[in-house]
Amino acid sequence: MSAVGIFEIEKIKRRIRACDYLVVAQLFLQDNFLLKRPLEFSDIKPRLLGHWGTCHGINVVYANLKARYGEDSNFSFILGPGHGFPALNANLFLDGELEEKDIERLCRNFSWPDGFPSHASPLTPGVITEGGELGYALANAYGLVLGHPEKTVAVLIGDGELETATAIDSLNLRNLLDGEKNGKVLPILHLNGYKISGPTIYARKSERELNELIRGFGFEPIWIDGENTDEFQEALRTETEAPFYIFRNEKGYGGPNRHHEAHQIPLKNPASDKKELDDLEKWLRRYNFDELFDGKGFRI
Ligand SMILES: Cc1ncc(C[n+]2csc(CCOP(=O)(O)OP(=O)(O)O)c2C)c(N)n1
Repeated sequence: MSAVGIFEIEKIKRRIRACDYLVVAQLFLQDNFLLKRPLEFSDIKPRLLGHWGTCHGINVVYANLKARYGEDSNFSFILGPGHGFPALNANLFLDGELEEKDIERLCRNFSWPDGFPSHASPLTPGVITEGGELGYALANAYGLVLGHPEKTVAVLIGDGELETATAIDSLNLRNLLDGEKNGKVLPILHLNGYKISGPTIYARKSERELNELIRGFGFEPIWIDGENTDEFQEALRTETEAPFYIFRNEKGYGGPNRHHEAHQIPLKNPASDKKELDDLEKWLRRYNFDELFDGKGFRI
């Protein structure tokens, strides 16, 4: 039985589709953002710089957390992979948090001179540092709940990020900080299998081995299949003292290639290669964005 109604599940899926479209549009397009006509070479940005592979997973996690905790003003979300910036940007745009209020400006300004960089930076609301040093997301989450028992903080940790000494050792913070005086941290491991383009150690461990590792730190592992919204919502409603969500998701899901080829820009030359341009158009049209956005507002 589903933890939430069909209507809510459909809403979550529509939000993910909208954000996925906005990610791809930010990465590639400098014009024709709503695909009012077939794509042309001149619609493509001259310099493609950014990351696709981790973005769909971020959109899935964000949409599910928002459905579960969106009304709770004591809830926060920390995003580990700063290079998943177009996904963060798409979600903040949808939430009305950005100065950019139209899709044209959102997309053109991504990875653009005098616009946003290709990764999270302090130009984005809620981002306080610039730089790509992996490892601190979980420690920051524990810092945020310190002395704030009313707070709940979910934190998305990349499986590559968990290979850093800082991230894995931060799991020990549970021993120091669990208690009535502090809030609750909900770690979510983004098990998409790849660290840039190479295999991650945690994705190559057996489920049993990973479960035992996580239990050894005092957490209860809860597995979530990437595309199963029912399962995600149910997992977020499971009453557990110290949950550790393992979100298994295919890197690059929904794009033209997956896994090790999906980390950055999966299509290299859509500005000059007709087949790649057609592949990009097919990819964008698969999201049926016109069902979700009527030219003025979102219907999600
Ligand atoms: C301390 C540190 N080591 C290495 C890097 C280089 N780096 C940037 S992204 C990345 C891969 C991150 O992998 P993961 O956390 O699994 O993210 P995802 O697969 O979701 O993109 C690495 C190693 C870094 N930014 N910081």
